[in-house]
Amino acid sequence: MSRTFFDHIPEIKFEGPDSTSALAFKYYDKDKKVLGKTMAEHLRIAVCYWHSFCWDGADVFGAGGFDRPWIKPVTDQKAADEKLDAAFEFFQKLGNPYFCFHDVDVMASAETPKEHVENFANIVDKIEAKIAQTGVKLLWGTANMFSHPRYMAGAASNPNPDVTAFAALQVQECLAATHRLGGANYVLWGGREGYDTILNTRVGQEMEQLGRFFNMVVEYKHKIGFKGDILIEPKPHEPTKHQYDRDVGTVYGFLKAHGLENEVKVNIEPNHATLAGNSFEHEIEMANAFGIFGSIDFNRGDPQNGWDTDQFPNDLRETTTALYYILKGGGFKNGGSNFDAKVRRQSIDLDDLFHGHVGGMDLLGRALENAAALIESEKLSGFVEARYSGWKSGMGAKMMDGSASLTDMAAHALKENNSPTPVSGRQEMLENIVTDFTK
Ligand code: XUL
Ligand code: CO
Repeated sequence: MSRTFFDHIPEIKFEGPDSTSALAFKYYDKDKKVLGKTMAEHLRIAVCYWHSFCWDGADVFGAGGFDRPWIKPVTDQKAADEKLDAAFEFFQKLGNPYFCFHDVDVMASAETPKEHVENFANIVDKIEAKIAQTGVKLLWGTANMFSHPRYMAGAASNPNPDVTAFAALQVQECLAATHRLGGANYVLWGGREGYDTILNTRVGQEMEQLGRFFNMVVEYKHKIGFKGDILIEPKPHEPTKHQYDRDVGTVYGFLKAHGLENEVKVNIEPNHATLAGNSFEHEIEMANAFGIFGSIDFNRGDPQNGWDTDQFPNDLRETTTALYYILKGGGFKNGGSNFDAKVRRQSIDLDDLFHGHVGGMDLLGRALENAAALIESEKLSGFVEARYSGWKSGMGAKMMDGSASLTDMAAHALKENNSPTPVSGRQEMLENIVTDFTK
């Protein structure tokens, strides 16, 4: 028998923009067609286990004050079972089609490798039953190789190969479980794959270990026939001072160096992008340009804080811009929109979990419609198309197809003998267009 936790919350329904209810969708209408697909099919929204069902509100300065009855364990296994009940009850009330988890989020805690395998297998059977009962699907699974003290010096990049072996076990079990549960992707976030001080670190050796580890994961994926994407999640630092997967450009270089550019894609998180000094849309367009766009961990940072605050997204302009570039790149395939976001420490009630997610889903629905309208108008794309049209013919085309050399280009400049006149980039006009479509 499942225990229930959210009896006082009704199923969240679409009521339209005029609704006065705080717990109803005003814009996220899952069946509404946008550019030929439903909102649900475009966005593939997921709720994450860790922030919503594992965190009790504790921070580095104080204990947790959240009302989360399932976090009071009688035994660890009972707590894991009740957490599973709470999570799937929440998903059904909210109506998110997907969820995501770390192995340690879902299972009873374990110390030894054998205990890990047993406790994880126990809960995976129960997750499989919940998926079958409810139809809520797995967007991605991942192994947590950063919380336990054994991983303080990294997992794949640890100086001790026995630590890496434990990490290999976790990834093997979690990737196999993700495959069995019908997961669409498998994520690798390198939480402590970096260093705190270069004085004790062999950077070259650690990056070689990491590259080999990623290759082992890909080899295992093919061995078991997992058809989803392997996704690396870039982040520049926190918890380490320097993380090797710092941003999309760095990850692409790393993948190229290890022959993985056609095997691995990226899971982009806005708050990680800003920590790296990049904008969210920059990271999306870099991934599109390299052909490695995978999925998004939607959240937002705080412009005044220099850390990963993981707040629910609420900036319509930023999200409209992001979805514009996601759609322009072809939209989500295996990936989706996972809320890697948590309520604030003073948002202590169960209801607050719903307010955070309902707001995030509504924002995505609204931004999706804005982005689709922007695409259909061709106002940005038309300008950009015209701006680069010179490269379609003449010497521009010859340079790009490799038939013109540096000397040929130089000879062309001498022959024409003119100093090209600059043309306006029209930044303000283009920004005004985005403002017009942010509705
Ligand atoms: C940490 C983070 C992780 C990954 C999964 O900043 O984003 O939760 O998404 O390990
Ligand atoms: Co994340």
